[in-house]
Amino acid sequence: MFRSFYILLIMFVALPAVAKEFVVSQKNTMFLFQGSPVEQIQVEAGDRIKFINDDPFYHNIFSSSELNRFDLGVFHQGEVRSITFERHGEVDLECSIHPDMLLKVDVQQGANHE
Ligand SMILES: [Cu+2]
Repeated sequence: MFRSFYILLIMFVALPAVAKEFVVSQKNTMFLFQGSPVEQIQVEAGDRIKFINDDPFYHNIFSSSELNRFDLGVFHQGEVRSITFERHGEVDLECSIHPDMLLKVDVQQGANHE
């Protein structure tokens, strides 16, 4: 009983900080985080954002920021795409279908990452 407690304690101390996952949905051609529209979201290097399309039409989220260039491709309602932000700095996200959809990701320097 006590021994397993100490083993758990040692594991907890030895494990590096676990990267977090954020869920950002697309609804009414807006980015939503925890149910509210967002223009900027703060994460730590190594964290991942999961994009969920809650609109009955397509979105295509991409970034041409040099720091993290990616293109999630076209995805339809209910589909999920995710991206990990490895380097710290600011990353601008857009939707190729809806030019008004903009999201800035402020990637902070994580404790265990670059
Ligand atoms: Cu879109």
